[in-house]
Amino acid sequence: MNLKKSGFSTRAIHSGEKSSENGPMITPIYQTAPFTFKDAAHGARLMSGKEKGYVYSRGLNPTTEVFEEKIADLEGGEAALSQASGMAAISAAILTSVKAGDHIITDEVLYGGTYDLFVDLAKFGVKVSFVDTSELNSVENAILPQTKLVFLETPANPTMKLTDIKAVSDIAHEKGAQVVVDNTYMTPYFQQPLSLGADVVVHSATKYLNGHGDTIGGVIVGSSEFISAARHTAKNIGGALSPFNAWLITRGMKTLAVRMDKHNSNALEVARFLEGHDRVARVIYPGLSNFPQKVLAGKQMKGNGGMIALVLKKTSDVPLFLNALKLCTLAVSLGETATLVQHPATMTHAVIPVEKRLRYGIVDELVRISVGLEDADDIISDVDKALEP
Ligand code: LCS
Repeated sequence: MNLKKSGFSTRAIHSGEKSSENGPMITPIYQTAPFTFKDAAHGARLMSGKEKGYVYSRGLNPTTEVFEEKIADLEGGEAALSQASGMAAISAAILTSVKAGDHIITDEVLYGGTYDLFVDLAKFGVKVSFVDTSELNSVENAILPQTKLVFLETPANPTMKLTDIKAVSDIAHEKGAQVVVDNTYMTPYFQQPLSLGADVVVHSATKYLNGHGDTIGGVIVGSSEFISAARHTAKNIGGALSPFNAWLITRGMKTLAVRMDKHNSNALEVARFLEGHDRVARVIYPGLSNFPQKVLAGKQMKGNGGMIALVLKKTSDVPLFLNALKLCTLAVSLGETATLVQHPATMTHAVIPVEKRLRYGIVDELVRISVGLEDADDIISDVDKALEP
C-alpha cells in the first residue's frame, strides 16, 4: 500500500511492516544470527554486495528493518540504520562523517554521555569546539576549514535550550559541513530536522520512540548514501540492535502520536503548577509563556514535549524533594510511561567538569522531570507533597 499521502499515525502504524496475505500481521521477531544462502553463487553475490539480501544479523535483519523503514518514513529521510543504543547510533554517525584532522562544532549542553564522547574524540585526532549554538555568531566564528560536522541537541538535555536548526544548517552548508541533530526529546511527531535543512537525525530510541522504558536502542536517519556509509562503519564497530529490541521499539512507535500528545498536555499542566510554587525559582518548559525562546519553539517545533527543567530555590531542597517523591520514580532515562525525576548535576551530567557545567546552566538546583502518562492530577499531587517544607 502506498502510504505517501497518509497521516503521521497511519504511517507510524503501517510503514515498513512486512505483512503478507494470510501471514502474520505483525512482523515476527527474526531471532537468528545468520540467514541461509540458496547456493554458493547466491552466497557470493550477497557477500560481495552485488545482490541485496539477509546474510547475518549484525548487518541486516527483517525485524530491525521494519523499525528502520518506519523511522526513515516518519523523519522524512531516505533510509535509516538501527543501533544497539542511542550512544552507538551517535558514535556510528560521527565515525562515518569524520577522520583524524577534522573538526566538529557542537553545543555546550548535551546529554552527558554525548558530551563525554566528544571529549574522547581528541584521542583520535578529531578536534571538537563546544560553543553556544543558540548564538549563531558563535557557530559562524567557530567554523574552520576542517569543520566537517555541526552536532546539535535541541531542545538540549537538560536545560531545554533550543538551537535554530534551519539557521545553523544554512551556516554549516555554506562552509561544506554537515548537520546532525539529536531529535530524541521531540521525536518526528513534534520536530523534523531534515525538513529544516539538517542532513542527519539521530535518536536514543530508548526514550519516546520505544516509549515504555523496557529496552535500549538507537537509530540514524539520513540520505541513502549516508546510511549506506554508516552501515559499513557500524557493521565493523558491531553495535547492532537485537531483533527483539527492534520489535519492542517498533511496537512502541505505533502509538507515538497519542503518547506524545499526552506527554505534552501532562507536562504543560505540571509546568504550570510548578511555576507558581514558592520553593521553585524557575520552570523551563517551551509551553510556558515565559520560555525565553518562544518564537523559535513555535517556528521549528509542533509541540513542547514532556521534558521539564525545574530549578529549585535552594540546593539543599533537591535531595529532600527527590527522596519525598512517591509516585514519580527517581531514575535516569526519559520518555516513558512513568514520570521519571533525576538530578543532572550528580547523575546524567556528572561527567562534565563542575565549572563548565555551571557555566552551561546545569546548576546544582536543577531537577529534570520526564513527565509520564499517568493522570496529571496524580503527578501534581505527588510533586506538591514532595515540595512541602
Ligand atoms: N541522546 C539524548 C538526548 C539522550 O538523552 C541520551 C540518553 C542519548 C542520546 C543516549 O542514548 P542511549 O544510549 O542511552 O540510548 N539519555 C539519558 C538520560 O538523560 N538519562 O539516562 C540516559
